[in-house]
Amino acid sequence: MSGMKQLLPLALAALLTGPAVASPAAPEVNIKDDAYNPKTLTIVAGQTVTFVNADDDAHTVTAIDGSFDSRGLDTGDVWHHAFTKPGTYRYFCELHPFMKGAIVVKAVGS
Ligand SMILES: [Cu+2]
Repeated sequence: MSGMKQLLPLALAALLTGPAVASPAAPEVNIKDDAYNPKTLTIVAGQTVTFVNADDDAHTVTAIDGSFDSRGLDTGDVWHHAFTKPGTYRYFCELHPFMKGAIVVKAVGS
């Protein structure tokens, strides 16, 4: 292994580009065609996710662990939920249990 000479450019690149941005300023999940888009959304703790039902059918955003539940969202309905603790929050649609999504919440600064 030739070691440091190869690692140095990578370390410099990491310094120049800084930490990866986990998500846009206003994280959003769009519901369309019986699916959550994106299916997995990564945010930072403290951010609020906006769920928009852009489908022609009613859906819910229901945590598998029961920690949140949008209840029924009709076409055009918008629902917000703030995620304060890091973790992976899996959810599904109570009306169409095959619909699944996840919010990955990173610690601030991680
Ligand atoms: Cu649904």
